[in-house]
Amino acid sequence: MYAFSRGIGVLILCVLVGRAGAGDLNPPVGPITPTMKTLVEVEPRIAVTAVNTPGDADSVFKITSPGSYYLVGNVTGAAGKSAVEIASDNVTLDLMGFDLIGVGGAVSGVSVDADLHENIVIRNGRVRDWPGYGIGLGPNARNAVLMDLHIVNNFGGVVGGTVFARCIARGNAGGGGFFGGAQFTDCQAIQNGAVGYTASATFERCLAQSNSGTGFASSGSSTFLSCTAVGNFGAGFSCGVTSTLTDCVAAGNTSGDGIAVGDHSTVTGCVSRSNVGRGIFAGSGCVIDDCQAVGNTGDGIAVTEGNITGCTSRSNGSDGISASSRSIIQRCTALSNSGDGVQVNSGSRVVDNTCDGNGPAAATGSGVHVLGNDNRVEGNNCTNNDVGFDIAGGANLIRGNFARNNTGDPCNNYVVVAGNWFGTLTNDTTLNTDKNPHANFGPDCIP
Ligand SMILES: [Ca+2]
Ligand SMILES: [Ca+2]
Ligand SMILES: [Ca+2]
Repeated sequence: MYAFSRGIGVLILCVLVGRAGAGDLNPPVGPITPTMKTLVEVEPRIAVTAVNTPGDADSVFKITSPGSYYLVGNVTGAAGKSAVEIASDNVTLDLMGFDLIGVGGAVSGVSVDADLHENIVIRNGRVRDWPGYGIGLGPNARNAVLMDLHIVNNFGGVVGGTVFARCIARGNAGGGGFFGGAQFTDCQAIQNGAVGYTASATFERCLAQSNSGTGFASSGSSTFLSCTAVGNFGAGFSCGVTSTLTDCVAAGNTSGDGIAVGDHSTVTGCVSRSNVGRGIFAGSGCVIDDCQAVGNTGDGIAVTEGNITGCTSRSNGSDGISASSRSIIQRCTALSNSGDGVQVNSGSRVVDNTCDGNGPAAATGSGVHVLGNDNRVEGNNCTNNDVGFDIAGGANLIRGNFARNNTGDPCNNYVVVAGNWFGTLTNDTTLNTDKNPHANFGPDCIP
């Protein structure tokens, strides 16, 4: 019985080992074939070489057929020539981490020929020192995708192209960083000799820094998410109508507004500080929400017509928040601006704002300054300004506000011309004697 059990055990073990370790000793059916991969299978792409992609009069190499191409080393240009000319649709050009290097009199690192070409991909390398654009696609490339490129020290960075990801244009001269394009993600334009980005596009997490012109110049509708324009020698963001900026920063731009948007634009959660111009300027029908404007030389936030909510405007060189007409300014804070805290012209509502310390220098600054008529000024708190409420126009409704210590002169708490609906001014600190629900409060000096 013991021997029988041991025999069964050995048999099971042999079966298990056999299954686990041994290959099939019988050859496969059919003729014998090699098992090594062919060269094409190892590298199915086409090397950019004089044999595969011979150049022409204006190119060192020229791609004339669809396919996937790659560099096998750096390519240096020659006078009158681009490094690689693309003359076909459906081309992918992989720089393989190599450089396209310009020389005097050469053209571009990559160019397209005179025909329209679609669906081009250029990626993974450096394009530098070209006397033209580093990548000169122009209008003849449609649906071009550029990824993982350093484009440096050319006349211009890139002209043309559609989608850009992780591209850096740095130190390009008068042509600027990026000229054209529809979508930019994680790109940078730094120290270019003109505008950083000239494109009406969608930008996400992009940087424009220390360019000689505007950081982002978008004449049409554009969308910006978490982008930064800092230290440009022009405006930070200059955008067309129906643009959207969310969570962006404009700082230290030295010639123009930090953020300027056209009509019907939305600016949310943005910071604009220390620009030589206005912090945020918006045209008509705009929404400015939860933004900060600090230390700009002009107005902190200025709109032609808009809805400004929950913003802070501080220490700007002119008014904190300014609206021409038909605007709503609510729940904002305007502090220590050289001009007025909040200024409106006509047809607007100024509601529940805090204005303190405006007009600290020689010029007069009011907490709320109303120039025209048909405005409602309600529930605001104005303290320590030159004037609390300066209602210079007629036919406005002023009610439920509080003013104190505006230049220490009670008469400066409310300066209201005749012809307004002005809630009874009361200085009753017990709030018991005046039953007028429209009363304005503050140390008394009836205007
Ligand atoms: Ca050519
Ligand atoms: Ca003003
Ligand atoms: Ca003053």
